[in-house]
Amino acid sequence: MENFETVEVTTDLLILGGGMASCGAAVEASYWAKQNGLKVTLVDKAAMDRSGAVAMGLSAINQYVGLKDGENSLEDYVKYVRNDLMGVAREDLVASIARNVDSSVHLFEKWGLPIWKDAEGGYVHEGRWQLMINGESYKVIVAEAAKNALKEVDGEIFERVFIVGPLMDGDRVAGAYGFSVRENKFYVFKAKAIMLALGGAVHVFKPRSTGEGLGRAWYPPWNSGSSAAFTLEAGAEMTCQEVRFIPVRFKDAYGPVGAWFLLFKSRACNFRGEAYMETRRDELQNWLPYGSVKPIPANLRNWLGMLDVMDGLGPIYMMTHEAIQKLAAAMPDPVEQKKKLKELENEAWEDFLDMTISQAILWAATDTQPEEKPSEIAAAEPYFIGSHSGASGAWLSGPEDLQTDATKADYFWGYTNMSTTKGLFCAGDASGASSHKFSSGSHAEGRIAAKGAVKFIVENNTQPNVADDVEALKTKVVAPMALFDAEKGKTTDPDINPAYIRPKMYMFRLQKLMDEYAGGVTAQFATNKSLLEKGLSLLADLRVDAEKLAAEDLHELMRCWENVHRTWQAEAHVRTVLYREETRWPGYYFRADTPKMSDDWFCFANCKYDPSSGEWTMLKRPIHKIVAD
Ligand code: SFD
Ligand code: AMP
Repeated sequence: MENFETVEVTTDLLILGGGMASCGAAVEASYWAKQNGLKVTLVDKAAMDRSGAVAMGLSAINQYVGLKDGENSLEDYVKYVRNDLMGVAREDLVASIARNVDSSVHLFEKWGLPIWKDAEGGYVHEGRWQLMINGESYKVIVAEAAKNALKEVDGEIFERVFIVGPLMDGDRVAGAYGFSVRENKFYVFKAKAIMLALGGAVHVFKPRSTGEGLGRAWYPPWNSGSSAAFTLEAGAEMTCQEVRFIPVRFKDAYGPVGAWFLLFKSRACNFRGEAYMETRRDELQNWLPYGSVKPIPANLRNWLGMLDVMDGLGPIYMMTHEAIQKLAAAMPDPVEQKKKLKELENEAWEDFLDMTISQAILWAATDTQPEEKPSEIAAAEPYFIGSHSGASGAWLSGPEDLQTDATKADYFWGYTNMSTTKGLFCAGDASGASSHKFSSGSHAEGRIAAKGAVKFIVENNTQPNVADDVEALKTKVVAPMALFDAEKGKTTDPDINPAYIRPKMYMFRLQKLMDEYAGGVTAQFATNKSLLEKGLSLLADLRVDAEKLAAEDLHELMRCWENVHRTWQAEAHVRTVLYREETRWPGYYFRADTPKMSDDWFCFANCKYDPSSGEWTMLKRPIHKIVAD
C-alpha cells in the first residue's frame, strides 16, 4: 500500500476506454477542444492499437446506411432496428447514429482501411447494411487517427490504466479513479465531463468453452462489464439490462455467421438435413407482429434453431459446402466455375482470419475445407453488448432535433448522449436501446457523445469538487493485494485459503450461478421467477465474498476488479429479467413462467442504483415511435 504512488490528473474532457467509440470521441473532441481551448485525456486499460472488441480485426462493417447515394433512408434503418429488437428501441438514438455513421465509414477509408470494391468502384455489400473489408488492421488504423487527433491538441493518453469507478460531486460526475496494471500507481482523474465507452460484458455467464478452451468467447473476455459498473455506481439510470445478446456462432471457436448467411447465402440444417428456418416457420406466428417482418429478428432466428436442439435434432450445421458449390455452379462455364470456387474458398478463410483467427485454426486442426463439408454452429452463452443485437446500456438523452412533441419529455434532458447523471456521456456498448451500431456506429456515436460533452463543458465550465474520500478509495482498490500478502502463507497451496478468494474462482462462482439460475447454456436459456430470486440471493452472498478477493500482483488486481464489474452487470440483469413479466425475445431468454409476449410490457424496463442508500429502483419508460410503421 505504501508503495503505491497517487497520480492526479486534471482535465476538461475525460474519455474512458480506447475502443471504437472512444476513438471516434477522440477525433471529434479534439476538433471542438481546439476551438474552445479545452484539454482532452483518454484512458484505456490496454494499448489502444489492439484494445477492445476490434483488437483482432473485423471482416465487415456492419452499419453503413448509404444515405448520400440514396441506397436507404434513415426511416429504413430505424424500422430495421425496431423490428429486430421486438419493438424495443430508442428510435431517436438509432436515427442519430444512422445519420452520422456513413461519415465514420468514409473516414476509415480515408485513413487507409481497405473496403472491398466491385467492378464499378462501389462498395461490396455483405447484406443490405453491411460492407466487406480487409479488416485485420482495422483497430490499428482507427486508433492511429485518434492518437493523431489528440496529439494536435496536446491531449494525454494513459494506456494500461484500469478504471475502477466514478468520482462524484453530488449528482454531477467529477472524474474517475483506477490503477496502472504495470506500475504501482493509483490514478485520480478529475474532469468536467466524461465520455464513457468501456465496452460490453463477457464471461458473466458460464461460457461453452471451459477448461482447455477457457478464454475463447465470441466477444472479448477483456470487456468485463466496466461500463455497466461505472454508470450504475454513478447513479445513472440504465435501460434494457435484460436484453442480453446470444449470437449463433460456429461451434467451439465462435466464428461469426453473418458472411455465411448473407454473402454466401448458406442454409443451416439439423442432422436430418432440414432447415429450421423453413420447417419451423409456423412458430413465427406466435411472435407477431415481429414474426412476420423481414429480416426475421435475430432472436427469433435463434429461437427456431433452439427448438430443433431441444427436440434432440442437433448437431446444427452451416451448409458451407452446399453454399459454395451453388455459387460456383452459377458461373457460365467450367473455367469460370473453377475460378469462382477458388475465390469463394479464399473469402471463406479470410472472413475468419480477419476477425476470429481461432476459427480458422480450428478448421485447419479438424481438416475442414468449407467447400467440402459443413461446420457445426451453436447458440453461444449470453453477452451484454449495446452495440450489436443486444441493447443493454445507459439511458441517454437524445438529440433535440429528433424529438417530437410526444418524445421530448421522456427522451430529452439537454445534452445529446448524456446519461441521467450530469456530465456523464456514453457511447458504443455503454449506451442502451440503440442496437445495431456495431463498429462503425459505435465510432459515430462516440463522435456524437463527445460533441455533446464539449457543449456541456462550455456551458458548465467549472471544475467539480471531488466529494469522495480519495485515500479510502485507494485503500479499497489495492486491498486485494494487501489481503494476499497478509494471508498467503497460511496454506501450502495459494489457491486454497480460508481467508480469501482468488478472482478466477470468484468468476467461476458467478458464472455458475448465472448459468443455472439466470438462463445460461446449461439451462437452455430458460429461467423463471423462483430461479431468478434464488440467483439474486446467491449474488448477494457473492457480493459479501467480493470483499475477500485477493491478488498476487497487479495483473491479478485487474482480474479482481473485472469480476466486481461483472457482478454489477449480473445483478442489473437478474433484477430486470425478474421485473419484465413476459417473454419478448425467446431466442435470448425464455421466462418459462411468463412464456408469451404481453402488450403490458411494450415499454422499456429500466433500473437505477442509489449509491447512497444501496437501493435499486425498477421503472417502466414509454416506447415512442418517431418513424411511422
Ligand atoms: O461479425 C477499459 N463487432 C462487429 N462490428 C462490425 O461492424 N462488423 C463486424 O463484423 C462485427 N462482428 C464482430 C464484432 C466484435 C467481435 C469481437 C467479433 C466480431 C469477433 C462489434 C464491434 O466490434 C463493437 O460493436 C464495437 O467495437 C463496440 O465499440 P466500443 O467502443 O463500445 O467497445 P470496444 O471497442 O470493445 O472498446 C472498449 C474499450 O474499453 C477499454 N476498457 N479501459 C479502462 N478501464 C476499464 N475498466 C476498461 N474496460 C474496458 C478496452 O480496453 C477498450 O479500449 S460480427 O460478429 O458481427
Ligand atoms: P453476425 O456475423 O451474426 O454478427 O452478423 C453480421 C451481420 O449480419 C449483423 O448485422 C447481423 O444482424 C446480420 N445477419 C446475420 N445473419 C443474418 C440473417 N440470417 N439474416 C439477416 N441478417 C443477418
